[in-house]
Amino acid sequence: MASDANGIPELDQDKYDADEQVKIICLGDSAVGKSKLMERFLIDGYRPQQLSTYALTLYKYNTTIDRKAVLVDFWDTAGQERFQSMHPSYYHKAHACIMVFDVQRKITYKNLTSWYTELREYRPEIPCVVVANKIDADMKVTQRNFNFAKKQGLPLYFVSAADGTNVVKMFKETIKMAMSYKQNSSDFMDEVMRELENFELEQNKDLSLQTAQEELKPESPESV
Ligand SMILES: Nc1nc2c(ncn2[C@@H]2O[C@H](COP(=O)(O)OP(=O)(O)OP(=O)(O)O)[C@@H](O)[C@H]2O)c(=O)[nH]1
Ligand SMILES: [Mg+2]
Repeated sequence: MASDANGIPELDQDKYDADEQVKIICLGDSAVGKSKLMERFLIDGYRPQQLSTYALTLYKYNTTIDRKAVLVDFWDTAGQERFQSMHPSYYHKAHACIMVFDVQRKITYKNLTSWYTELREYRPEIPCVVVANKIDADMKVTQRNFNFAKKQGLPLYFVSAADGTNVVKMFKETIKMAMSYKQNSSDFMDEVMRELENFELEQNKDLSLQTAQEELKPESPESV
């Protein structure tokens, strides 16, 4: 699983057990503006050209909440379908999720349902916000009803990575939700996952022991 970070320290997910570290994931179809939103928030910049994210980009952000230093890791995932098999490790130990769609492309709104279903398979309880991006292209969309968020009881933000509308507000509120989830949740699912991982480890150990013992056994005399 993801905690086996293949030796890359940045991907070691055990660090998220520490009080002052949170992990926030960003999901949504390709080209909805996930990376541009990160850029807008983290460097207050925006370069219009598109460079589709390759699998995953990790952004680090230091902030203070209630006078406590907090380190936020944003996991900016690739929306392209070919990377979807990597998702289980994206979800592992996440404390909040930012789910983005493009107000100009209806399909990206429709696809929220499958992103959300997948999220809830792995993280049934973490806070999740829905983000309607690219409102600069047509401000009238902010008058429209996007029922998905209401139906699921999720906060909805109308934002623009291009001009910065609501971006800081959305990120700051999400970080607060992540922190409060981390402090208050029983982390029941984390416990279940840990138990399962230990169980699998034990089983694998038993199996390899058994195989080793089989190999050491003297060969039985051939029956004639
Ligand atoms: N008009 C407008 N265009 C935007 C906005 N945000 C992003 N875009 C454009 O949308 C395109 C895709 O943005 P990205 O941030 O790369 O999209 P992504 O969701 O990270 O895509 P993947 O990495 O492929 O999953 C870029 O060409 C951006 O210029 C916005 O707020 N307004
Ligand atoms: Mg991207």
